[in-house]
Amino acid sequence: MSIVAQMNGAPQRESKAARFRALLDSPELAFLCEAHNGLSARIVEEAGFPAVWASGLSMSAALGVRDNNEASWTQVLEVVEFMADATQIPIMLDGDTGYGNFNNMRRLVAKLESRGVAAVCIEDKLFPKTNSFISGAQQPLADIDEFCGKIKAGKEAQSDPAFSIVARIEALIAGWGLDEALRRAEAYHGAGADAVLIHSAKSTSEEVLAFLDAWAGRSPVVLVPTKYYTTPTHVFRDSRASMVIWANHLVRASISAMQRTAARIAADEHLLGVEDSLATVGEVFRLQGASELEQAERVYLPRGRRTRAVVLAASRGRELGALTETLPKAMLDVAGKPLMGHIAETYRRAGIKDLTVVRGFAKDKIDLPGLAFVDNDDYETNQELESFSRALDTGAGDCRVIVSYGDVLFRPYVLDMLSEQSADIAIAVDTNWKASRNRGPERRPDYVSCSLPNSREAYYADVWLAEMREAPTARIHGEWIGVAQFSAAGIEVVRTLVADWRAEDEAAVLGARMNDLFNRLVETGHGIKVVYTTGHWLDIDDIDDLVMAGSFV
Ligand code: SPV
Ligand code: MG
Repeated sequence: MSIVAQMNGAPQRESKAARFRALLDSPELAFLCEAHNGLSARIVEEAGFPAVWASGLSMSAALGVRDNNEASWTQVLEVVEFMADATQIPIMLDGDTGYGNFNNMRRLVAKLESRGVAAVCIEDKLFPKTNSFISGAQQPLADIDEFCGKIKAGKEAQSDPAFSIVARIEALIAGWGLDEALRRAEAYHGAGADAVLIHSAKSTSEEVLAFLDAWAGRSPVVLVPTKYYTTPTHVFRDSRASMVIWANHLVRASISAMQRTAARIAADEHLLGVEDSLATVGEVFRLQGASELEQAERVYLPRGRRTRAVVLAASRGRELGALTETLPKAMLDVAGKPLMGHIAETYRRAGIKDLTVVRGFAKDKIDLPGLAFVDNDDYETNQELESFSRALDTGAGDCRVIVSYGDVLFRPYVLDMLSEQSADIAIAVDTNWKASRNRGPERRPDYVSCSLPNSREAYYADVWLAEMREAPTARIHGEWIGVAQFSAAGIEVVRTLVADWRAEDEAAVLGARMNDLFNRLVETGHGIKVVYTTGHWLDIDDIDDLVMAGSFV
């Protein structure tokens, strides 16, 4: 069974061919609905039909060509393979005339079986065929013996004995009458056809009912009431038909819907007029089986290798005055695009696409595409740790998390250096900290003391955080650049620590910055690995920084 079909649930024990044959042979009337691609086949299955009719008319229409064998048989095979992959119910292909002689038919049957198709219906016309509803009366019919040879060759080519070949009789369409239809039915039945399909272009069902009556159940009979659609369904049941095919109704439904929608959008130059009448994008994803892929990713992608970035951008950035009157700092323009756009690009360049931004002040202004958002509406009364833990409450739980600030730019290699660390928590520390010593007081809590200062030895040793706070110059080894990495286990440690801390002193958690978290982690025995860097980051605290950011990016 294909990967795609597995998405629909447990595999069925009987083969699709066997299930189709059971429908044909059952005394119950079965209904097939047309589909023309993987999506419509899945819709047919979800509607509860036991099998799909892969209609030649609908598939050719969906491909934008005529129902005259303009699509090659291998192109049809491709379409029907998508349909078989997308469903677990059996499919009967409308195989036109078998795309050639007995030899083409043999090859067709073998290929259909290998692609999970349960049955094929062939019609006794000549290749290239024309749809039966276009001048049907003028269409030449196949020689009976030649068509019987085709049926025999197909039956002998099948490897699953349950694969079905349905012989479609066009004698009524061509105006040759009931006797000719019955003569052909007899011959095709004798050649091994598993059922006959009696087609008619009349608006009443009289001639197919006459056929059913005369045929008297010698083999299953399939009907296509496209033209005699007013006949009540119980009539087909009473006349012992085996199957009814609703042959083209989904492609016609989609044509009407597409025409209506396209015309309305073209006229309105806006989407509001159509949005409510359309399937949601979420529904498209559901039909595609998107959730199965998410689950599979959890099972098959290496744990911890998936990375999520959390960017803390809830505060306003008052120090920039009028510039952040209505715009959060993260959305200030740097070289023609918002600061947050540059940050997102840095992550994306490192292959990290799962980006969550914690918003607070003027949150609606942070609206860049491709970002997930978590809102910290109480940003005035809480601090960074609260933003971070709100982000951790969302998203997948089992991945690596990088946290950084919405006002810090850094080079992508910082992420590479962090990703090489096996420690559960790692931080990037700039040894060039003296350059920022004369700046405002807000960065001073991020000065760090480590187990080893940066040196040749430190390059080969593991360096651990001792504390992160303002300290006498002699004790400072660097400055945290505002980028930290947590493994999935590291995130669990943070979650537990924050929960315990909150239970003990909620106000302390609300007032805690990231450095408070790091210090508490160290105090409770959790090692924080230090990765030394030199420069290559920029914290935007004032107008000068903003100007510098332009050249940084
Ligand atoms: C089809 O659906 O392509 C058929 C049925 O062959 S009909 O169009 O009625 O001929
Ligand atoms: Mg057809």
